[in-house]
Amino acid sequence: MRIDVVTIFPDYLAPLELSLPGKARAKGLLDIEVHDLRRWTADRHRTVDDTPYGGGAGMVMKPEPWGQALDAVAAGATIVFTTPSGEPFTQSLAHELSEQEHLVFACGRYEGIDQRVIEHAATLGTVREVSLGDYVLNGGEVAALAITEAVVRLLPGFMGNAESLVEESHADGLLEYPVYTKPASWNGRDVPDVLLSGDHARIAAWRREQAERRTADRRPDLLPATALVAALADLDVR
Ligand code: 6GU
Repeated sequence: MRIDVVTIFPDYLAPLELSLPGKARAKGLLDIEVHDLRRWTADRHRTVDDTPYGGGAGMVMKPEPWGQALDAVAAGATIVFTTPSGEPFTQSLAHELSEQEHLVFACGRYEGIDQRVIEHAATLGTVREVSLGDYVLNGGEVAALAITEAVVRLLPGFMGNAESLVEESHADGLLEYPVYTKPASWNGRDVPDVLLSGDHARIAAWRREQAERRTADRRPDLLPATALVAALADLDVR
């Protein structure tokens, strides 16, 4: 996979050179390049923003630098615009993005990017406008980092242990069950007996129930209505 990131804060993306993406690069699964949007400005002040037509607060990112940047790096790519008005980023979208040959992250700042840039991008490749969640960040850089980390760990050949991908939170639509390791007793707190029983069927049933309980408690929106009713009934007698 090839990833290009276009941003006015290239230093913000330095962590991409480390840890997870770094490991994928070392394995030859991933090629990442971070570009400074100002490289595609022509004026003395390297201007990337201007006041909005129609008035209002804040500044809007100008179309010319973005147009040139995308022409240079985004032909044929899946182009991800990070914006709080995008579709929510989910594990399912992470899987979809992990199947693409070339991703380009266009990190917006200020009040957003001139809409014509998004329309132009759609003539170069496939556009996705993606949000991390229902809160506002100063810019899309952190979102690009988060999305990259979620995508890269799904690349075939990246994870040593395929089972940990299958069992983790969200893979089966439920939050993950609580986990324990040695010692069996710590600070007066014991690991649940069932996990020491060696009875794999009972352990699986316990974990499933814990996952459903947790999901009903914290993320009822993830449960189908029937499972929610059952899990809530269970919560009442807990
Ligand atoms: Cl992708 N960008 C910004 N600026 N804020 C956000 C976001 C993205 N996702 C959630 N909040």
